[in-house]
Amino acid sequence: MNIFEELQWRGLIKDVSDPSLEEKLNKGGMKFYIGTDPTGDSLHIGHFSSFLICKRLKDAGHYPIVLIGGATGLIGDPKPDSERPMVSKETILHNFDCLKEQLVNLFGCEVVNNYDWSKDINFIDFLRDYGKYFNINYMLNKDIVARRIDQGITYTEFSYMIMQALDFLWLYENKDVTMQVAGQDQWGNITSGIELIRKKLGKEAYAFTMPLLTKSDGSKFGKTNGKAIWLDSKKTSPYEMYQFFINVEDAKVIDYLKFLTFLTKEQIEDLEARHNANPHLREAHKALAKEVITFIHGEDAYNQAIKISEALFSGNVASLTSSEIEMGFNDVPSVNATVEEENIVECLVNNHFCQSKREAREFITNGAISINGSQVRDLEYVVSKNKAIDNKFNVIRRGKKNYFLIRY
Ligand code: 629
Repeated sequence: MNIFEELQWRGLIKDVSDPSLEEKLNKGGMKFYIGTDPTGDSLHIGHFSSFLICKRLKDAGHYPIVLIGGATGLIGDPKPDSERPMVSKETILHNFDCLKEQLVNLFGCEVVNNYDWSKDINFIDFLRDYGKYFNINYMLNKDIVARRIDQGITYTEFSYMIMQALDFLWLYENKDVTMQVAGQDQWGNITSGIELIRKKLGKEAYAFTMPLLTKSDGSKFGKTNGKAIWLDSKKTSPYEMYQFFINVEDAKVIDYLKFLTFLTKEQIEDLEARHNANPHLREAHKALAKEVITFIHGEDAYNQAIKISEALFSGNVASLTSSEIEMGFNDVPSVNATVEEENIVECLVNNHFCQSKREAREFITNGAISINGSQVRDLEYVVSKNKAIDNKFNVIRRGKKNYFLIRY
């Protein structure tokens, strides 16, 4: 397969600006850019799925440039439903640094900041040299603007597409960039740039967009019970990312392998066959989690996520370090110890892990309770700090799934 066929097979082509782009992509040698605004201090897995195109096209002989919108981030790309809150310049600068570090670490490509060329344009020049090329009707017809007209859009957000068009023109003139790539939501901003280049320079620029990853119900990919999956391991641990990927819906796991990994067609088709034959073995899910987490966080982080996941499943938590317990148990009920030692029945009741002493005694004598991976049947057992893992955690488990953490 050539690169265009591969992108199509992976489901990565949504809109193409011109049919001639297929041949240009297959030939290689194009400088292209993809942009992101520093609206947050970390990229999330949705951004990651889009930015992977940098490596895919670089491997096919093209040259990626990543733009971080130090200027456009101050303006706000209009969203279909509401005006964005104004973000302070300090926050944009901080977020810029965070995203630049992530993008350089992940993709190692050239990064530019549109503040560098936008900051020198004064208002009158902006209106004369750029605004003059934008007919209001053209701007009002852009999908997202049209949807915002009824409930209102400010002049600031309305102007955003001119800024993104200006970027494409600047990069075309100063960096020989002839193509922009983005997720499908960016089509209006991108075609504004193609139009500006055509009108101002009489030249042809190119673009294609990628579909945004979704779940089967059409909702946005990359959120699990309202929480985004961040690339910053301090916001989303590799273990949490592992849990997210190992639990994606069966109906989408093959699509996600195509979209989010560099496994070949043969490898993915083999995983599809294995998944269909034995879905309970979750081989496709495990491959997806391994590829993505290894790419983002490295092999060690992936192996640690596996170790934590297996320990929680088997109950053998004594093999975990305290930082692994923090990672693996961060959504498990926990308390900060008020005493350094206490009888197990008292402990289970005082920490509301059991309803009553009778119930606690029942669980213990039935062997339902284990502490740090070892079953405890002795009603006189003392839960203490010096028996805690790393002197920090006593992990109490009731049955197969109920965990409870005492932190010292
Ligand atoms: C100036 C700013 C440019 C080119 C692009 C931009 C950013 C663009 C935007 N992109 C999204 C973002 O910042 O808002 N106006 O979160 C996001 N992008 C990656 C994909 C996307 C898109 O970062 O293109 O489709 C999905 O992740 O929504 O000169």
